[in-house]
Amino acid sequence: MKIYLKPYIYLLIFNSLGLIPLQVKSQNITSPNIVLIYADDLGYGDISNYGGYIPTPHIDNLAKNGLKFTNAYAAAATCTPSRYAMLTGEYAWRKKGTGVAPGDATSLILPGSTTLPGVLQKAGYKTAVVGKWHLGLGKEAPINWNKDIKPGPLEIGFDYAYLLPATGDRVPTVFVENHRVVNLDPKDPIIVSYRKNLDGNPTGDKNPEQLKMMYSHGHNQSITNGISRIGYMSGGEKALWQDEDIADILIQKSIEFLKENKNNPFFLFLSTHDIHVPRVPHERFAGVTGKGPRGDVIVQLDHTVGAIEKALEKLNLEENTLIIFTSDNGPVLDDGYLDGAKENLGNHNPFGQFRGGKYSAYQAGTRIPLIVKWKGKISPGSKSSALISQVDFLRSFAALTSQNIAKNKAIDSQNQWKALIGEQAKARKSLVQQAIRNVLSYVEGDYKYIEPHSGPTKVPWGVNIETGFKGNPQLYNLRKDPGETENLVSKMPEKMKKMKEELKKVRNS
Ligand code: NG6
Ligand code: CA
Repeated sequence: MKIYLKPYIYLLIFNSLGLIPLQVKSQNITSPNIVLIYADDLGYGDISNYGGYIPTPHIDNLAKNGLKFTNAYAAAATCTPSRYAMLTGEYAWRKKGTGVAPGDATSLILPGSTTLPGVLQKAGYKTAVVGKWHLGLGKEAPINWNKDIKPGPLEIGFDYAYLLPATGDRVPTVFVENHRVVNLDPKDPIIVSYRKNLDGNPTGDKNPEQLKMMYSHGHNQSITNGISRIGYMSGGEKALWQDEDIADILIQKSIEFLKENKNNPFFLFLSTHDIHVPRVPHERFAGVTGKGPRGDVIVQLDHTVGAIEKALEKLNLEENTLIIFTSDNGPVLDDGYLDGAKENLGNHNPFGQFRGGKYSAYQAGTRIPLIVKWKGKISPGSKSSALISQVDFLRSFAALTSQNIAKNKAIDSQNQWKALIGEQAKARKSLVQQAIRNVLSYVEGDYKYIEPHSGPTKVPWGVNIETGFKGNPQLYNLRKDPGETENLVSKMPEKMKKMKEELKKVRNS
């Protein structure tokens, strides 16, 4: 005799055995796919929708069809700590060794950590990271680039990874797919050193005649593809990337992932190389803006956004996919190569109305563009001035997928899901910004407190950016004075003291 049970009984049984991820059950009802497009060093003012003078029609369209944030922050003013915070839900200054990672750094986020991709993976999403990593790889230094390189993204919640291991300006200049360097010929192994030029290969310093783009500061070590980098490498000739092709390859790998996962929930973290240095656009984009390579790679980045949107449309996934577009930290002009970024700016102002830039405690360091689009769910053309941080993505997505995160995990992340999709006008009460040297600022309501620091007032290498460091405390009213010109400490000493105390509390929490 056969016993027939109603379908939901099977669901209940399987679910109680842990065989059905919660997410899959509710996928069609509430939970969208998520595509997070994470630009590198893109300033608040670099997008035309945010006031820039470089055409960014595809990114503008995201804003026209979605929700534009005007008061959003990356957690830090450089890449590694900013990404660390976004992926773990914890400010990076809590953990030693999370400053800008050298190209041969070992994994900074350890297996077993609570992570943004891990949360979504648990909910039944297929998860991928395509593009810049810069959070370290492997267990022990020195990394052997000729074997399986792990742990890495696959050990902390990503099902697929196609990576630039560190940055475009650091060796080895090769892609890593899952655990392996792509196109590596075992007869030509890769050797990397961040200390000495092991085999006397050409360097920018000794052989500038071999360069297609000259360095300005740093970046005078090994030469690959006519560009000198940070660090020394030899071997891996067939695996070396062509900088001109990076954007197209990242698009291709992303689209492959979207296609493969069109029938299940997915999370794609597309971490673009654009617009980090070296800025070397594909010939389709070289010269199109008349504003030099920095302008051209913004157009290339915009093309990437358009290509991903088009692919989603073609796959009929537009309505069921939430797209987030943002940047890891603020803008910089000369970040180590003579690419004419400053000379060709014209009226384009990457910094918007803000002071400082990448690396800085001032607003331009971490105040970044943020756009969220979800067709049919978010009202087109809406705007939000909610105070929100990328560190909030983790708990927001946990809430979206009905998951509880233990109190002592992801401690700096807040569930701001409603604000993120425009259902709520307000979000955080306060947040912490991190500049180089772990100098912290505290933003609460209209005010910002920058802790005193005796470091240099300008970033001590050639970028020509104010650090925001002063020996005395600083207090600004960001609403009245977004450019941080008037230090209010002598006018409002009590307010300063209170904010100082608040920052101390967060620091010690
Ligand atoms: C700096 C590099 C800069 C860039 C940055 C990291 C020098 C002189 N400058 O140390 O070019 O690579 O690190 O940028 O080496 S980030 O966006 O990944 O944080
Ligand atoms: Ca960056």
